Amino acid sequence: MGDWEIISNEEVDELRRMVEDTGVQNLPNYISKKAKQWQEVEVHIAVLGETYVGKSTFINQLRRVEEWDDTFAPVGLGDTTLEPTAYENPYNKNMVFWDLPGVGTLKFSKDESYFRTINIERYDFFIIMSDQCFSENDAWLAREIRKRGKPFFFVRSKLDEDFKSAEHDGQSIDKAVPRIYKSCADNLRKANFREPNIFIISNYNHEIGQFDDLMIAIFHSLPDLKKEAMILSIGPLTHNIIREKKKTLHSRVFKIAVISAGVAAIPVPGLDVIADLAIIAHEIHFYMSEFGLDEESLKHLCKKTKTKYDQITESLKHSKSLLTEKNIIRTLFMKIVKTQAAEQVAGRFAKYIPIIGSIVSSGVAYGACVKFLRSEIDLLEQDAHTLIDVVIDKNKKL
Ligand SMILES: Nc1nc2c(ncn2[C@@H]2O[C@H](COP(=O)(O)OP(=O)(O)O)[C@@H](O)[C@H]2O)c(=O)[nH]1
Ligand SMILES: [Mg+2]
Repeated sequence: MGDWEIISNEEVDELRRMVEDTGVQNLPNYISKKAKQWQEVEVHIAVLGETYVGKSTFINQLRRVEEWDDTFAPVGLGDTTLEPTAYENPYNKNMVFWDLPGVGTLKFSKDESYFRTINIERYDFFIIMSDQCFSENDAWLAREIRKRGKPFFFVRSKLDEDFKSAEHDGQSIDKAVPRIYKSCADNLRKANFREPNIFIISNYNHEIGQFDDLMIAIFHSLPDLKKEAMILSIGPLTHNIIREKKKTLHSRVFKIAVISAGVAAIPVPGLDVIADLAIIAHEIHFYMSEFGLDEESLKHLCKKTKTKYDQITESLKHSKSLLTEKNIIRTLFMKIVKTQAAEQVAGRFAKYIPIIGSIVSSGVAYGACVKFLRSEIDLLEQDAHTLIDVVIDKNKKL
């Protein structure tokens, strides 16, 4: 979509469908509900594997919890329970990770009773984790999951240890991933997986190996609404997750703009357009928390990386002003309204006026909302990438 396009043909179609469903008067309400729908969707993630392979560590990382958090999954103790243990994502309780004891570990026999114990139907996808090259037990699990037609991923953890060994042995670390892949794939081929989905990762360092590829593969294995829920519920852990978040947030913009510039919009004192600034501000705060740039996330990060708050915010070009300057959202929005009004007078948006004009009270407000929200997403995305680099840098020095 070009920069000048304030609504795409697909979005026009979607709007028309929504108007048909609910009528213009109810549109803001209807869209608000749709925009929140992802929070209602449950995603259940099964993490299976033998004891000590890194399941709990992986689950903690994806939930962004640290040792000091109440719901931290105990690490390094092995599997102490025979029961599946559920860990909610504190940022979205409908995203639940299940720590499941492996078949080999706790005297489970390889039969239906195991699947009854773990309630196999519950999960949207399965992570089968190993810190070796996957055992016969892992392969058996995968075959059973495959029979049931659910997505599953083989995840080989502790790549950082292989890197250390390679360095110690005077070998190139570049060869570690292909070498591990080959050993795992050979093993799994013998167990009847022709092209196994193997991802080699480190729970300690997401920048090495295929953590990012794993996340993207998981997103794409899910149906639309669950995919959106997954992308918006997971933390901004890597550059690619941030890019996926950006895409998903962009796809919401036209809906939020319709609500803000909507039929029931409230005139904003001092603005000569009708737009609901509270809705816009709320959405921008949502972007900030999605990108880990809200105060709470930043403070959490400071504690984790032992960095001072000011030192972190200093590196964040855009969020810094959003976090500290009062009325900044209104000021920035006003600027866009002015350019939007001028462009609209110049007739650049004439082709959109019939559809937008029949739905929102002001085409200028709609156009300004779209542009504003899009530019905010892009600016915040930049800060989110910067933040990751700060963390990586910090980790290197620790
Ligand atoms: N070096 C390294 N250690 C890891 C990694 N993942 C987990 N560990 C460590 O492996 C041990 C077992 O991890 P844990 O998550 O408790 O495994 P679980 O028994 O499968 O839940 C702990 O000491 C973790 O700190 C990793 O990717 N790299
Ligand atoms: Mg564990």
